[in-house]
Amino acid sequence: KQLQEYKEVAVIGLGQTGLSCVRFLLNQDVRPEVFDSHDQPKGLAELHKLDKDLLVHTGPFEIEHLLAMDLLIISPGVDREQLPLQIAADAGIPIIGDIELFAWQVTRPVIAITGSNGKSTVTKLCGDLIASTGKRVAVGGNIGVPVLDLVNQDVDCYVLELSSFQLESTSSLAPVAATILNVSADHLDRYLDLHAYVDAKQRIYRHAEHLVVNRDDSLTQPTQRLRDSNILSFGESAHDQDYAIKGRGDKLAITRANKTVVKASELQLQGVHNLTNVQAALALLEAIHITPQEVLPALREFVGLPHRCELILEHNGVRWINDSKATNVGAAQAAIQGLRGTTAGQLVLLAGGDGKGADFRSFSDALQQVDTLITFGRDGDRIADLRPDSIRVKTLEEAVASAAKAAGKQGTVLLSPACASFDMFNNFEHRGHMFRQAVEAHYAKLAS
Ligand code: UMA
Ligand code: ADP
Repeated sequence: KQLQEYKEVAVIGLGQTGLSCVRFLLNQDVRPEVFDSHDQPKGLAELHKLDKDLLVHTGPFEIEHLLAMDLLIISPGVDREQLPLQIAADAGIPIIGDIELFAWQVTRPVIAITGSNGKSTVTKLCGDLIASTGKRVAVGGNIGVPVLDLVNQDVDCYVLELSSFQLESTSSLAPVAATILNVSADHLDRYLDLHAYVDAKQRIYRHAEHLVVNRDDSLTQPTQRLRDSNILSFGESAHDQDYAIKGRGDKLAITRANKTVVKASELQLQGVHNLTNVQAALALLEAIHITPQEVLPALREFVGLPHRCELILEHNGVRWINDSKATNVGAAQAAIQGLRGTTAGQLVLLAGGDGKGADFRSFSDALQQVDTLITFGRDGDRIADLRPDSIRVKTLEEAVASAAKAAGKQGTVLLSPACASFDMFNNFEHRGHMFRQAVEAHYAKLAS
C-alpha cells in the first residue's frame, strides 16, 4: 500500500508510538494531524521540537475531526472499540497501527513474536543470537523501541515483539517466521473474553512463511488453515522431530529430532519456562537458515533481561528475586513453579497491584505452593482472599520487612506480582527498582 494514497492522515495517541509515527510521516513529507485524549499528553514537548506547527487536538476525540481524516494511525494503548473510532471505522476510514505502516515499507525479513509471556525474553534472545552470527539485526516493537524508528536502518533482518494491541491493527505484515509462545488470560479489561484476545494474537500467522507453535498449548496453533506455511513446534512434551525437552536434574536438555542441542546446565537462564523460550528462539532462527550449533556460544552467554526472575541480592542464604515484569497470572505461575523446584527453604511471594480485570481463581493452585503470601496494591486483597493465612500490607517497604521474617535462613523471596504496576508505580521497571531499593534499605538498616 502507498501512504501517498491518503491525503489527511491522523496520528492518534502521542506516546512513544505516536511520536515515532510523526517522525516517520514528516520524513515522508506527510504532515499529520495529531490527536490525544489527554489534555496535556506527555509527548507534546517532543512533538513541538519535531514541528511546532502541526495541528494537535487534545481532550476527548471529536467525531467531526476524525471524520475529516482519510487514514487513522492509532497507538496500541488506544482502544479502537471506543465510540468515536467505531463511528470513523463505520464511515469507511481505515484504522491502522504503526506495525501496519512498517509492513508497507519493510523490505527485509521480519521475525515476529507474540504470546502472553516470554515475548521480550525471546525477542532479545533472537536479536542477540542473530547478531552473534555477524548478521545485522534490528530489534523493536512492544519491547520498547517503536518499529518506525527502525524502518530505514541498514540491516539484514528485524526481530519484532508484538502485543495483541499492536496485532489488532495490523493486516499485511508477512513475517518470514512468526510465533505465539503461549496464551493465558491477560488484558481482560480491554477484551470481551479470552477468544477476542486469542483472535488478535492469531493475526501474527496470517501471511507468515514459517510458523513456530507451542505443542503443549492449543491456543498457539493456527486457527485458520494457512496455505504454503511450514510449522515447527516446541514444548516440554516428547517429540521425535521438533524441539523437545528430555532428562532431569543435571541431564535436563533441549533436543531437536531427539538429539541434544544444549543442556539446561549450560544456560544462565533459569526455570523450565525459559527452556521453552530458548526452543522458540532456535526454531524461529531456522527460518533464516541459522542453525542452533552456530549460536551456541551466544546462547550460553545470554543472561536474560532485568525484572524477569532476576536475582537482585543474596544475603546469608536468603535469595531476593525481582520478577516485576510478571504482570499477569500466567507469568507469576511460571515463576513460582520454576523457583519451587530450586528452593530448599521457604518460598515467600509478594503479589498484587492492578489486576487488569483478571479473574484470580486460576492463581489459587500456584498460591498454595508458596509458604508465605504477602499482598499489596489495589487488587492485593483479591489475591489474599485465595490464601486465608496471607499477610496484607500497604507498601513495598512493609512487604520486604515481613518477607525477610518469613524467609527464615535459606528462603527465597519472589516479587512476582501477577498484576500491572500502575496503581502504585510508573511502570514495571519502576516497581522493580523500588523493590531493589527497599531490600537494600532493609539490610542497611539491620547493619547500622
Ligand atoms: N491515549 C489516548 N487515548 C486513549 C488511550 C491513550 O489519546 O484512549 C494516549 C495517551 O494519552 C498517551 C498515548 O496515547 O499520550 C500513549 O500511547 P500508548 O499507550 O499506545 O503507549 P506508547 O507510549 O505509544 O507505547 C506503546 C506500547 N504501550 C502499550 O501498548 C500500552 C509499549 O508497550 C511499547 O513498548 C511502545 O508502544 C513501542 O512499541 C508497553 C506495554 O505496556 C511496554 N505494552 C503492553 C504489555 O506489554 O502488556 C501491551
Ligand atoms: P513478555 O514480554 O511477554 O511480558 P517477558 O520475557 O518480559 O515476557 O517475561 C515476563 C514474565 O513472564 C517474566 O517475569 C517471567 O516470569 C514470565 N515468563 C517468561 N517466559 C515465560 C514462558 N515461556 N511461559 C510463562 N511465563 C513466562
